[in-house]
Amino acid sequence: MSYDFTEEQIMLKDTIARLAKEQIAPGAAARDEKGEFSWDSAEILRENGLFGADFPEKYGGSEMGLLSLCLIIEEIAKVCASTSVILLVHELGSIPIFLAGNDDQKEKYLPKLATGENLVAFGLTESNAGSDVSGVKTKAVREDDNYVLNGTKTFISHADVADVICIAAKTDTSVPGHKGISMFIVEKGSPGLSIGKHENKLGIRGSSTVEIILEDVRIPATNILGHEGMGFSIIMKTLDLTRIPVAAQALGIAQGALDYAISYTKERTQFGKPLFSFQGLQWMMADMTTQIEAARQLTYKAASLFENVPKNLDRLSNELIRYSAMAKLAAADTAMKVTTDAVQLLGGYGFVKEYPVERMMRDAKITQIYEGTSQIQKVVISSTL
Ligand code: COS
Repeated sequence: MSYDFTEEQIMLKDTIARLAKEQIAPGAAARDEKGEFSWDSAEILRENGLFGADFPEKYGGSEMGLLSLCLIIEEIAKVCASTSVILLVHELGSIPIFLAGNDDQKEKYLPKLATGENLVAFGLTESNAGSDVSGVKTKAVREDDNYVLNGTKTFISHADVADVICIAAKTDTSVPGHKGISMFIVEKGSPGLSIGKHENKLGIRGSSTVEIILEDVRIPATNILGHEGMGFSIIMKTLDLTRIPVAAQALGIAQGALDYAISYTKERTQFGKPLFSFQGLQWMMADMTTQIEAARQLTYKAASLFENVPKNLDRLSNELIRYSAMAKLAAADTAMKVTTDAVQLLGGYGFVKEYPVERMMRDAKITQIYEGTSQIQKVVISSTL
């Protein structure tokens, strides 16, 4: 399987790199400081038609594919991880509709998501469900032509700004674990839907992470995705797909930190020489660049393997599931290691907010946690061996 870039992908990468440098990088520190969802970033993504990068043309997207989406996310994450989260969450929230939505649902929701006019969130995690998808306790009870949802979701990215939320809930509590979970489309403003706690986070502070409270939220029965009991399959395939762009985000954060550390060590002198001339530091940077490139090849390979995966609920092959988890594991752990080393290379300057690497180190941490922790990726990888 080859993953050489096409002419379009090379141009895309250059264009996004320029956009990131000129329009996204200048506000990155302020977004981090403010600690709120960044509407200015959302607007830049909207103006540049990036929300629909991986959406089908039929629904207003540009259908560039997963590898192109990864290139976009990587370039943006080099300068501002929080802005790249907006595209990640958009993909995470939209994929359940791609995979299991019927024509009416796709026609109703996808065109406005493709342009970014509407935002979307993915409501899975609860106090006792996250790594353990089967632990979902939120309930959806069928009453005539409606479902009535009750429960609380935690750590949901962008639910406070989303127009549409895909929510996992149990429709059958008589069957064990994963079998009774279903997915629903819940619209903003539904009576009984409210936003609870806003998390004050270590990193990706330009994105919002909130609690969703569902109290007798009555939605039309037609808002179920697929059929009752399909939720686990939708969630698993969604995560298999979206772990690859998360890996791309991690790569971007790592590369951004390394690039900064290289130019810094070439400028700053100690003992009468630029820091870059000391072999101990050269070896650190040699390791950093090697680790990033290894994770990058795994990520691009995973993205290219997924390029033609049909958007339906057919189970993925073990090879694909493994590649997605390996890419995320390698890239996230690399991002954490590389950004920590970048802080070290800047010394005292690395530790202060005037320089961007401490933000990158804080931003890197989430890539080892969300959409499956690094430990969960190892569970997934080993389950395919
Ligand atoms: N795709 C489709 N089906 C899958 C699957 C996948 N990737 N992985 C497992 N399954 C199937 C299994 O084959 C099994 O099917 P049967 O019931 O037909 O036998 C079923 O799902 C249950 O599998 P398993 O017993 O392995 O499920 P567990 O409850 O033990 O959970 C893990 C398995 C840990 C892999 C799963 O819960 C997971 O990926 N968790 C991480 C979720 C995550 O990333 N959370 C972060 C939330 S941030 S949005």
